[in-house]
Amino acid sequence: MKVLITGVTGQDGSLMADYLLKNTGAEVVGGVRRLSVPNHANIEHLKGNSRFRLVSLDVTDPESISGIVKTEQPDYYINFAANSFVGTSWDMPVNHFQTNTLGVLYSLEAIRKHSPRTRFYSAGSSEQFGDVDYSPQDLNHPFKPRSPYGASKCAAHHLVKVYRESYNLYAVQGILFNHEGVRRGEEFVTRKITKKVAEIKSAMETGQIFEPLTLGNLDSKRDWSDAEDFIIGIWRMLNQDRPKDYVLASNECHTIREFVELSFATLGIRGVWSGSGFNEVYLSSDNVVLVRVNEQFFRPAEVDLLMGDNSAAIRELSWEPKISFRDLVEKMTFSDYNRT
Ligand code: NDP
Ligand code: GDR
Repeated sequence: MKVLITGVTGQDGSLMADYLLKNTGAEVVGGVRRLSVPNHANIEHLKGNSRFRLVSLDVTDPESISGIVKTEQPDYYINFAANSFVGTSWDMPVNHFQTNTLGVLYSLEAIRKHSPRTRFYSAGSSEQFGDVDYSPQDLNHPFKPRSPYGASKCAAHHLVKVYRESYNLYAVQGILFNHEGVRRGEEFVTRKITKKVAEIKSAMETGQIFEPLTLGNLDSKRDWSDAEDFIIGIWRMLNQDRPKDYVLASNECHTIREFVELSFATLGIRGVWSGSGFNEVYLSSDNVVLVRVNEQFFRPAEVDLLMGDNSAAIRELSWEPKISFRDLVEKMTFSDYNRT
């Protein structure tokens, strides 16, 4: 069995490679794009594994994808490659569509032409639901994206459906709510919080002066899960009798504010919120500013609330999330603290 994974240097790609190498006999081929300074930290431990190798692949280059699919004839093609940061999608909307939408189209075309038996996974997002009508969101919820990123993933969703129905491909889009972990990119809010909380704790212990954590909207609500739980759900989606999309989520949501409080509390730091709007701060018991709000981190349009309905995945994939919100925050915070 051969599995091609794009975005293998990222959080989900590297976790999927780990999962498959540990739990199956699969040969894993990881697609990486050329960068002047390679960022292979998440896959460094896999180099030397005889069932793991890398190929050059950029999903914005149809020739690159087509050549690899034709040569490799993978049993599974798991496409995690994306410009995954919602915040930059207003600054570079074309790049988001080229990577997140055209990348999916090129992949589907390559499979259709060169390896139609390949099972394809496309990484969909709760950002597709956007300005939500009801909670929890399920597959019947309309797509109402609020960012170019969300729109790019909606377009990819429609393409996957069209190719599945037109060409009888095993092609699915998992609609995944936020999932995090110790490999989460440092600009996403969870990792940004846990990394800075760890630095602040360490500075307090050694009597150093520290800069506060600066954040944008503290009141948006997200449905956060552990990325390792989701990898199992994705693999099950790819191994059903017939292709079908699923939502993966925890079915609960929390504010950014709650995440901040819990992360500080994990390291024994209690605070109180004071002020409002752009002047709001989180103060330690001795009145030192731990968190400051900064207008720079607000988005032109926000998704205020996301909460996913995971019942279909639980029922039909025999899947369930195992790591709770509290365990996730503690795991990420301790991991960053141990790295300081
Ligand atoms: P990351 O940002 O951690 O990883 C993205 C990966 O895509 C990186 O390996 C990156 O490579 C690669 N990539 C970017 N552009 C290209 C390109 N043009 N060609 C090839 N590779 C490219 O994302 P996650 O692991 O968190 O997410 C995986 C997928 O799931 C993404 O599609 C994301 O949009 C989606 N998703 C993620 C959710 C989450 O909460 N994590 C929730 C819902 C959906 P490089 O190292 O070279 O930059
Ligand atoms: P999101 O994740 O946009 O949900 O996309 P992110 O962690 O970037 O933002 C979550 C929420 O936190 C608010 N926020 C901040 N966000 C960041 N990054 N930095 C800040 O300083 C900050 N302050 C407040 C945001 O406004 C937002 O409301 C993630 C990505 O993994 C996508 O690829 C994926 O599709 C979705 O999750 C589901």
